[in-house]
Amino acid sequence: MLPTCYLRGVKKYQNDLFLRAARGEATERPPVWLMRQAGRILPQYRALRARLSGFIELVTTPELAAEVTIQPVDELGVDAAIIFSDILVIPEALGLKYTMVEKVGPRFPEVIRSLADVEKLRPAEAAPEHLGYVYDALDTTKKHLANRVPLIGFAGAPWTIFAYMVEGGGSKTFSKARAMLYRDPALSHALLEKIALATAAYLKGKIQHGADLIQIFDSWAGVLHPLHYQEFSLRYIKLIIDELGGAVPITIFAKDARHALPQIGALDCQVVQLDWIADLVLARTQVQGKVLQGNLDPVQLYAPTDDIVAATLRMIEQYGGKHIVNLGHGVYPDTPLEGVKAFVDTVKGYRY
Ligand code: 1CP
Repeated sequence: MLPTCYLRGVKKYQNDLFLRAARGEATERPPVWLMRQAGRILPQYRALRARLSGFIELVTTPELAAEVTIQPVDELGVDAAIIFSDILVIPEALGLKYTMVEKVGPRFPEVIRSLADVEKLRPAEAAPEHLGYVYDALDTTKKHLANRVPLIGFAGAPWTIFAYMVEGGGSKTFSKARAMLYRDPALSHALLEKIALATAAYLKGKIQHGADLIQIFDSWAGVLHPLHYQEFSLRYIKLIIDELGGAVPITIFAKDARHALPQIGALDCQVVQLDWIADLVLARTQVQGKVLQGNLDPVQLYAPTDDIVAATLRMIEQYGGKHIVNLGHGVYPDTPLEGVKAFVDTVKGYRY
């Protein structure tokens, strides 16, 4: 059982705007945070990172992960923190190790090709035992945050994790991963189910360790045929939502899968993140009764400050409430910090 104190809005935070908005309550202004806010946009992140052997050292050292989680709260004044980690901790906990190659991205030396490979993975329920470093990072972050703002926990959607485990790394087309869906649906379902159950177990632990909201990133939703999206992605996102049983609000981000917005809107989640290509008027008709999060083009933040302010205000007015301000995807690492600050400060100065 999850502790009841996470169930409904006891005021625990100095700034609880983000959680109130996520629950659909009217707020004096929209809250703001940025996907990938803990990262290379911040000089203090780059300085810390330069002292380390690599990204994985940062992810697996709780004190350091906590420090970079809090950096954007201190530097930018965002309304929520997101635990510094990666979606790829799940394949690793299942027994598939990854490396992070500088300027290239994740690499899996071993990939999944057969049912025997799936059976060699650890059982789904064992995943949390191998993720103690993430739970320690949450505990340390909560302590240092001292109830200033809520903390977001996250995981990859099963399809996105599957894509890395089969492909062996990033890809434009994920053709190997998609080919498996066509060639061997039974194998695909076996792997997806294992990932989904491991992810649900992992996220229950994150909630127990203080995550106030869970965001599910389906970063590679957009490469799937719409029917495949229903069968191989949504079904497993739903499994995770069901397993979490409404303990905390949930945000779903299916990047580039705007065709699926009506089905995503029908899920038992509270918030739907939009990418920057999404048409807000259409999205509002397709996703009813949910809070929308997003969706400024990340590249807008490279523009002159006045343009950033105008575009941010325009977006807030277009949403007109039931809105958590964010970008349409993660902030790019070389985005000028002044651009990021102009964006955050504009939202913080706004009143409905
Ligand atoms: O050393 C570095 O700075 C490496 C860059 C980096 C960072 C900062 C990676 C490698 N991961 C992270 C942290 C991270 N990853 C967070 C931190 C919290 C925050 O948002 O501030 C989060 C939420 C993620 C989630 C993540 N990892 C996603 C989903 C979100 C998205 O961007 O679509 C994905 C797809 C990954 C995989 C991954 N990890 C890192 C990279 C470069 C990638 C993408 C590789 C690819 O394009 O395939």
